[in-house]
Amino acid sequence: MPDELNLDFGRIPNHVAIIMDGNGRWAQQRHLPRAAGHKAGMNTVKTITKVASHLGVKVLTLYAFSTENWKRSDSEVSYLMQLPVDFFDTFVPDLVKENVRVNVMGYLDQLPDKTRRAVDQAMADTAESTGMVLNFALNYGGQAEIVSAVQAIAAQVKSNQLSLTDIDTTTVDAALMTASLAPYNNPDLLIRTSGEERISNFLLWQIAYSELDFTERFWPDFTEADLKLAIKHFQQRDRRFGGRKSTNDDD
Ligand code: V07
Repeated sequence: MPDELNLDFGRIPNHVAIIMDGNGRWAQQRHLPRAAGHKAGMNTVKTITKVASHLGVKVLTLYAFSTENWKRSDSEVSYLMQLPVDFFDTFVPDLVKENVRVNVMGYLDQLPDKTRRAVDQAMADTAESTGMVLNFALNYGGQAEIVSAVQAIAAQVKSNQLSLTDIDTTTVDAALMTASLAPYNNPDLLIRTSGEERISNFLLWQIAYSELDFTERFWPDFTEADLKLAIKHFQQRDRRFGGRKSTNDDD
């Protein structure tokens, strides 16, 4: 792609999170089964992972399967549960070459054995990588994550390892599934594809200060140019973290 966007490579967002929506609608438009959309979506994951890594993104978090997705048809769920296996077979060697490390966060004990094994294997095989972290949210839900964190913190208080008055935002950060991504726990930029402008129980606590970018593009059609455009939008914004930018006298 020509660099008419003039991206500032000194200000690439460290942590980019994506809600990969529109796989089903992409397939429907083509009179294909929904599974074809998921398969095409997995190929987009491969492309965008490489692009993000080459741009200098430190963490790429992808919402692959929510705790609500079990409500879909048995055949669709079973197809989705095969994707980490296919992904492992076709892409993990590339990830090792790209120095990308796979992390998976979510309620993994509820996954079918073959899925769980593929996920463990992807993490194990890329454990030595020192570059970008490709962080999949799999059987993940933002509210469930917060409930688990509250339970873990309450247990620490009950056993006198922690006093009530010492609980602060750092305590909560450490109890969430993103703790291992430190210092990049929180997305700088959250992208949702396919035109919906909702969070849908993805990261909740962690997006307190994220820039949000919505695009009409269906996930299987999302390209390098689309990612660069989202980053351009990010760079054009004025991040304040609740404070006030000293060089700007507006509002
Ligand atoms: C899934 C492909 C992308 C579009 C959105 C839904 C379908 C990659 C994975 C994956 C997850 C863990 C892992 C390796 C790969 C995946 C599911 C769905 C359930 F260790 N894509 N992808 N998992 N889709």
